[in-house]
Amino acid sequence: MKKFLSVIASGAITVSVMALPGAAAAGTPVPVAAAGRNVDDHAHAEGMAPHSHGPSASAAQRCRRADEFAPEPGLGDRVCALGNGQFKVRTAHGDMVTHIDAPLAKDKGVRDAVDPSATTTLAARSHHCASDSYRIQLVYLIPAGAPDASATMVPLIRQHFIQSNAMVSNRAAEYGGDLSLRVACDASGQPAVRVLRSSHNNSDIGAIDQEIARQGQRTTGQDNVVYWGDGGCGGGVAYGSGDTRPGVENAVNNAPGIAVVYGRCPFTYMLHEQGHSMGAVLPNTPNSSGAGHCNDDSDVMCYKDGGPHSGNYRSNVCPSPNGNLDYYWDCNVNDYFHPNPQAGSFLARNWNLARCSNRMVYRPNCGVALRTAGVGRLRS
Ligand SMILES: [Ca+2]
Ligand SMILES: [Ca+2]
Ligand SMILES: [Ca+2]
Ligand SMILES: [Zn+2]
Repeated sequence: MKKFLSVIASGAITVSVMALPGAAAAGTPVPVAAAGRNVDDHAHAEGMAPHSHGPSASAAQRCRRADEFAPEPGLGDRVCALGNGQFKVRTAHGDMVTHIDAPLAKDKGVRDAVDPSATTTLAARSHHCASDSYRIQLVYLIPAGAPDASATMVPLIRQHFIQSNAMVSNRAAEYGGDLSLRVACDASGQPAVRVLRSSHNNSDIGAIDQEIARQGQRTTGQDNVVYWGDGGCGGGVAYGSGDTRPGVENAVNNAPGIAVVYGRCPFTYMLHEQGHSMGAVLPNTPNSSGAGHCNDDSDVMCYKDGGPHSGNYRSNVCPSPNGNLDYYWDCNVNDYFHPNPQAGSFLARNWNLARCSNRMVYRPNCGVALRTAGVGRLRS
């Protein structure tokens, strides 16, 4: 699978990720990152033509002028190559940074199928049905003209979410945390999959984002996880975040996330792309690739993405028991997820997806901590 994330020099990019549809762009300066996978097998693997880059301008100097933006297959109509493997996409709600996550060779074209045994491993904590908009919304988006495969896709997407929640929740439990993912549910308490028919058949993330907004699903805080079509696995894409702030003010909280999975990939593609929507992996983490991912490849969020630090890539730091290099949710819990980080550690000082301040997670003890601490700041 391919995922990408890019890292941008702090403050180099202005994105208005908090702008609501129709609202004036907030213009909040936020460094952003986007995500993708093995540059070697992915870059432009989906038939994308590489942008021609200017000779030597740094990423910070690129992609400021309107005339630098042009159509880029796979991403959108107004796209500019930052020159470090990442792209800036100009959208109605601001500039977003991203990078296509190509499928791993072993996954490319696979058609995952519902497997009842896949959900027999119980999560430490079941998914949390959220009634407000700070939640994950699962979507099966049918390309215009394509057949409706919802009989296959709805149960598959639901299963993938249950598997994702189990991986995250069980990882938290290993390190003393009680946590699950917040999701939109149906009346029976199961993760709801919204089935939408796209008005177009353009798979670019920019076009999918627009379609989601047009259909009224772009809501403050809501992270849409969109399965595009029902074909063989074609990887994924999501917008990235470079915001390191640890508190609830982190930009990913109010930003409407858009994570796309192309076809019937393994569930880890969903979790990887949603991981980007929740702000992983920041460019300055101990094992960051510097381009939205990490270097310890047995991790769901790690692969050799060609980022500035990907020379430190290795696959044996957390040995995968079955050879699957998407086996762990934060190998060594030191780059993006630790429910109880040691004081002074990177994750105690920076954005950490397991924090109470991540509004995509439910931690029953957060409110207790707040009350007992008697302070106005949530502790993680
Ligand atoms: Ca969000
Ligand atoms: Ca990996
Ligand atoms: Ca790690
Ligand atoms: Zn990625």
